[in-house]
Amino acid sequence: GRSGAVAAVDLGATSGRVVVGRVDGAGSSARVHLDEVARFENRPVRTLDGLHWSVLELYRDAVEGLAAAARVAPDLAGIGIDSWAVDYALLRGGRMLSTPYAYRDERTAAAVPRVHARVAADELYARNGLQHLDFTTLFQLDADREAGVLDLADRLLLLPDLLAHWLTGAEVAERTNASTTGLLGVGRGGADGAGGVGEVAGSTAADWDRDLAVRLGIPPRILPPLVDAGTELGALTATAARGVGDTRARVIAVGSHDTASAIVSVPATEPGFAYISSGTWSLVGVETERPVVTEEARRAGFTNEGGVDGRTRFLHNVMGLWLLTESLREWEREDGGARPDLGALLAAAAEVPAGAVAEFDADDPAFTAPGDMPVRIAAWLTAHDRPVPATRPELVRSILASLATASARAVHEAARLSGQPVRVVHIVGGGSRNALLCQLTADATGLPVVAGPAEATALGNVLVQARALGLVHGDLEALRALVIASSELTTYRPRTTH
Ligand code: LFR
Repeated sequence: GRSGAVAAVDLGATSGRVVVGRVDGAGSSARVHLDEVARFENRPVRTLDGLHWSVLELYRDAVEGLAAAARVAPDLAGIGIDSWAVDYALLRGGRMLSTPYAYRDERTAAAVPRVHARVAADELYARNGLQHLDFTTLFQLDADREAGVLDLADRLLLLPDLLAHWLTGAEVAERTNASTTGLLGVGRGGADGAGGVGEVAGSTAADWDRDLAVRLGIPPRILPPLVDAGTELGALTATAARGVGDTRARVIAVGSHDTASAIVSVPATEPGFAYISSGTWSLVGVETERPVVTEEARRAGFTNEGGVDGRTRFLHNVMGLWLLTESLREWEREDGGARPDLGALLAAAAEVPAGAVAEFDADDPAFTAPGDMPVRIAAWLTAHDRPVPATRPELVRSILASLATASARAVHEAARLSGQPVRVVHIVGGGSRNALLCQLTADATGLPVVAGPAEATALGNVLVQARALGLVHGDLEALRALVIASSELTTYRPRTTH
């Protein structure tokens, strides 16, 4: 077969990375190898007008990482970009109008009731299929409208699409991430009638809900043409090539929502699985052929996000390891900048007897904003007449147990609401390395938990590019078989005695 390497730019809420992926061998002996060539911090900046992403730094760091990729892989054929969802830049005539906001900025609190006054929550769900989250793009855009900024804008680009635009000049919206804006019609799902691999039949592919945009005072002109993951976006512009160096690589749209890329890499080829994409958030759910847009699903807080190849990601956002990383950040501050030893904390947390610490609701939006996490968890427990953990290891144990409980609830809800029985839970992403979290999740669900791959997002980004370039072939199940062959997975069985 053909040979070649691709580079995945994967931006996370706390760090970004550039990974070179290579497929070796062919057929059943094919393996995919990842090599991280750059890692950089992503720290939001709070200014007078709110919390922002430093997107220029992210772009510079991504370009430097791509230059490293082009050096280690002279045969680099593709570049794909993914990041967290919902956030965007507004442009006019190609110029960014302001520094993009970070989704944890609190300005949307005032926007939510304004939007719901125009379009009720149940109608919104029927149209876009999304779980209510205060930070969904359409609420952020309402804040921009109120501020008068939308009048100036002629383009909205989601963050991965913004970076792809700066690299190539293309102005598009990749569908999986567009599905998190609230402005994409939920449609009927793309899986039925989808002709070939990586193709979504035109008649079923989701399109912008321009009518909804107009009702919300969002000018439809800002919505770019939609493309599916696997679409080639173009070569580097001369300006970008000066930064990246000598490469013939083409930029390719991947599942640019990080969770969509992660779900590509769930190591399962048979039905009957749930997944937890475990990182800053825990995205917990099942893959379906069609959206599930029932009143029960809406009330249970289940979202229908667009997956690669027209699949639906029917899932619920659980607060995730954000609860832990924000606690660590607070302890680091308390300790005068000394980084807490996470390994030692987790070991001590594993020694805390089951049931010895109280749990809190890891689904409560009270934990969304940054800052003071241990204090906010203690306040929640006190308000609910539950004892507050006395030590840091006890708090870590409470966080992980609470996450496991919330995730187990979402796994069983996903099965019930979708009508798809679940026999095994796959934990992918960074959290799959956290043995205590995996074991507690097995205990709480009563199901076997298969942990790994930890680098699922970068892997899904790589695989979709590799397929678009003809380096690998087949449907999602074929890609997942390649993930299984290439990964080390660990199984955790539920403990019956607690
Ligand atoms: C995970 C993620 C979630 C999304 C949240 C905010 O990184 O992309 O899927 O709900 O971040 O964008």
